[in-house]
Amino acid sequence: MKISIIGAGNVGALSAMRIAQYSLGDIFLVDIAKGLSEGKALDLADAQAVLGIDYNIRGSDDINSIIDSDIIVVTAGLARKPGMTREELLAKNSRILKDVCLNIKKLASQAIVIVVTNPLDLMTYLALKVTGFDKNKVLGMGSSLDSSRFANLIAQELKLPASSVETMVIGAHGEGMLPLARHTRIKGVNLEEFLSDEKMEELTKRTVARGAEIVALLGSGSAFFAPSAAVAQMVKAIAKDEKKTLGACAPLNGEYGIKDICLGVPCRIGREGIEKIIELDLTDKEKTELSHSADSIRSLLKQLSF
Ligand code: LAC
Repeated sequence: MKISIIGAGNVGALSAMRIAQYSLGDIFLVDIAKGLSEGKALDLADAQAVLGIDYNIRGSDDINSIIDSDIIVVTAGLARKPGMTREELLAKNSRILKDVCLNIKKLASQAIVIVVTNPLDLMTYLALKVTGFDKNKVLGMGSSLDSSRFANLIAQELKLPASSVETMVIGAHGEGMLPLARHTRIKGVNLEEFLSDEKMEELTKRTVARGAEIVALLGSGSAFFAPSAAVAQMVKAIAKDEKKTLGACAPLNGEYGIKDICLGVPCRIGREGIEKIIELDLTDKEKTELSHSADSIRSLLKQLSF
């Protein structure tokens, strides 16, 4: 299995490290910055003996090295600066993504593409349109990261292990994300049994703002440890055909009453990419919020040029 990662910044390089440690296939790390991906690939390769794990990783500044990849992770693009929303990256990152996706189409027409570049929902849509790939083969990483952040905040509040919290965040990977308290369980028990409505509202707000909180603290660049963990989880679900339910940014075609945009929803992920979009049962209030989230993405679509 050939797995290429385009963009060797923090998210790209850490995704490479995690994918290598899962032994999922041969990894190609690509970045236009001369030497960057080669240096990071050599460094990652040097860790094998210490770890006692063998893997194959190569770095290159030549996009042609993604040829015939089975899975391609796209992290190329700018990260937001303190005070910026993800949407403010639209103009610059869409130019970068368009170029990357034309190369993917030309060099790796069988690949499953995981988009990580922000603004995520719009960049996933752009990747789908520019590659012209089937809609099961283009997905974005956002919801599973947001779900993990929500789970962590709930776990801290309740003084429980984060791994005991099962939750789901749907909608845009941005201000319009929708953490679903009603679909959150702790060892099978619904979260509503543990937390007041006010507390849930507070944790929901903190989840939406978590990425920006980290950007503000870092001062330069955005989060990378949790994002790379979520990327590697997605790559693993595809490479090992796990058929696992994960939150992913998926092209919608009437699911949840939404069409013609990409948005975060639970999906069954396996060797074919998005094998099924899972429709949760939502209350009228949740449906309205999701449709507002969709509208906010749709209103920005016209700024994309293919
Ligand atoms: C974040 C970036 C990956 O949420 O969008 O940190």
